[in-house]
Amino acid sequence: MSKDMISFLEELKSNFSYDKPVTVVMGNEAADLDSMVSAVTCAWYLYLSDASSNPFPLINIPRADFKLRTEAVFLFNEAGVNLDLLMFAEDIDLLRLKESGNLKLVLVDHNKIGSDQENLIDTVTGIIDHHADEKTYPSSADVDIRPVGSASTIIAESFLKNQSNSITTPLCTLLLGTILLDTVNLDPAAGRVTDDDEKAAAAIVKITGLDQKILFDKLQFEKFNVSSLGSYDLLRKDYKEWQFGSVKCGIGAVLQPIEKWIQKDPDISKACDRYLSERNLDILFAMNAFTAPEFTRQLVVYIKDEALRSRTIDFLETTEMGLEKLDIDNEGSCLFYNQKNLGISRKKLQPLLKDFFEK
Ligand SMILES: [Mn+2]
Repeated sequence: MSKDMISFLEELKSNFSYDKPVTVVMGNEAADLDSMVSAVTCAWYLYLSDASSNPFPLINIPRADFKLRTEAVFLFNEAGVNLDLLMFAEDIDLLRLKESGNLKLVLVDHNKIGSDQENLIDTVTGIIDHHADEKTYPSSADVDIRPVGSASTIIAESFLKNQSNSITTPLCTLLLGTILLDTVNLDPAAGRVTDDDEKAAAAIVKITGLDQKILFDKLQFEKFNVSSLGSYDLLRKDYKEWQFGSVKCGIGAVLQPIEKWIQKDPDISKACDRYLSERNLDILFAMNAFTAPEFTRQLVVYIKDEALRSRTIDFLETTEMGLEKLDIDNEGSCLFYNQKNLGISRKKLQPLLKDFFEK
């Protein structure tokens, strides 16, 4: 039997060597679902087209961060891809490969290499992407950049056109799931879908019999399903931090009610304390936002320094956030609020804090 995608992936790690030429296929630094699926499926496509190019998909984040992308955990699992097979940032030293003259790089789902990887730019030989063309790659690169809804659409097209005998359900589960998630189930109202996405998705559904609606609904659910994550991972899943004058402030966006969070972890303060210390923060906020069934916002405040805590609380209570102390019995020193003004997102809170601490 000829090789299929799963057996290709199963052999990856044992086939990798710094001593022979390698084509590394890699998505962008944000490593969203499209980036990961594009990297894996494009490497498989390149292997089918020319095995001597020795393609390896690389997930461009640490392995420990993968579980934060709950929709990706679901989809790879659904496709029967064992995550232990995949190669993550720490598994391949790209600079070492470059220095040994053995690196060719194919960028998928981005066309401008990440700032931390700029030293690799002259090894870029190919690009498959759907973002605005920043023209920062070598002119010799083989480039396919089109404004479709998902980079996975472009890869799906290549399979449909040139490798239709290798189209399998695992491959199509990855590609179709990603196209659907990126285009909000091909909904024109979401403004992402193009004719090409629609055609590729329809062709996949026709060949494999995959159920479009069921797959999309599951993915959409899993994207927001944080039940597998502990407090520490909930805080870092969607996290940003800023330096406001002398105050270092971190804000995690958490997609579930404080009450539910406490049920799972009665000692949130301990997790907050660990997070604060590890990142040398002065202030840690969690902005909880969820729909149950009404859209609701809540705020968790963790500040160790008492003077800074009361100064910050006094300020927050004067803003238009509409904070209302929640009556939650919790041992630690976290403060819990309902935020009645639903319009104050992290994007809006950040400048308020900046003004306050830098004035
Ligand atoms: Mn994309």
